[in-house]
Amino acid sequence: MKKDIKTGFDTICVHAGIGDYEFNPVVPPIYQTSTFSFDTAEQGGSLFAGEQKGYIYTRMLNPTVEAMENAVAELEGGHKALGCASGMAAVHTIFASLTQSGDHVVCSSAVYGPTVTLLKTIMAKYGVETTFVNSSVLDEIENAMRPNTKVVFIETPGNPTLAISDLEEIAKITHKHGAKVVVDNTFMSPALQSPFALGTDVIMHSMTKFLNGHADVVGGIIVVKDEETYVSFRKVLNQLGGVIDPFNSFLVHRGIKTLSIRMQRSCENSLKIAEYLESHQEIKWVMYPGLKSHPQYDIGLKQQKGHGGMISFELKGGFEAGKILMNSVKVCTLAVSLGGVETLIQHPASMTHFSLGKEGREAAGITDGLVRLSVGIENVEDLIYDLEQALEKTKSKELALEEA
Ligand code: LCS
Repeated sequence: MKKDIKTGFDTICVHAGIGDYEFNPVVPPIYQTSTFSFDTAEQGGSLFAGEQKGYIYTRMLNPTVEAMENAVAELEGGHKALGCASGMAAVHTIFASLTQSGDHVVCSSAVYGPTVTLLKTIMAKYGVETTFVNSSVLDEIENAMRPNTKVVFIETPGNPTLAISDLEEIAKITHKHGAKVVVDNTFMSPALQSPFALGTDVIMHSMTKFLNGHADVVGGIIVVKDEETYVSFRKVLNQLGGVIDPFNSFLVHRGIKTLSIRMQRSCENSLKIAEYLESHQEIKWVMYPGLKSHPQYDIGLKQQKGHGGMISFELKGGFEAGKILMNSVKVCTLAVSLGGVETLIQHPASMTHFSLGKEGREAAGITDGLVRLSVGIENVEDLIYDLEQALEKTKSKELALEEA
């Protein structure tokens, strides 16, 4: 595609990041090499000195990785991006870049669990203190800000509660205090939410999810708005070493071509499933940003272009019903992770959070009947039929609970 034409988002997904390569391939080649040779010692010296652009060593930069980074930067309307080995490598790189000993972070409590753990353990060990807040309540952010606050970290909708936070208002509060807002945009993807347009400063994704979309890559990305931030982040990533490799970058770049239509289908399926679940007798409540019953429905409408592919719901039958549901589904796949073309289902109480025990789970807000769905792009009738037949099997458990 010629570079001098303004295009829509779907077109950008298909063409973003594709440069000019030897032999004119339509997709970027996989430069599966750890290192690049120099023509002369002088050229090597000038590359290392930054006097000329080129590739030296794949941990520092690789053309296949760079092509994918450029694609994500374009989709997010950013300046440049940095490909990381995982979403967690991106989170670590961000905090290692933006904070130092004695600094303070404000973090939403509705974020992916290991992000909380990283702040409470590794970053705390380095002398960075964190205050966790309900970021859907703006006053909680304002009250948590200190003179040494450097970062406000928000995930919206959050994992797994799907709570939505108002990014535009949070950016205003944060900037008034001289700090930066970092957004984990994993659940929305660039197709459904543009945090830079809402005034925030740094965006990250677990590319393991919607960006790649095919459950065959672990990867992360950081998108920044200016060259100065890019250079400082690149130095830290180069030292920490958590970079993505060329083959995984190639797969993510391929996945991005269908991001827009995958998200569209996933949103359509999700709304139908959420409405179906909300009217089901065996279900206590459903949390989905597209349902009017969602506590921050209006904020979602204001800042999102779609409601996303994640749904959580609570089974009346509790723990046992959750286990029965997991063991009865036939189209939904029983697995953690999210954002792929296949619908994934998981029951935290009997799976990811089982080892915490009931009390530990309650402290973490994980109720016994909580189920999380990552809705894929299958025929929605098949998904609803599958949930229907599996929910039917949980019925006896609810009766047993009532009779007990
Ligand atoms: N941010 C969000 C919102 C996530 O959901 C995850 C992973 C990460 C960051 C970390 O990314 P990773 O290092 O795994 O690429 N979420 C997972 C989940 O909900 N189940 O399994 C992984």
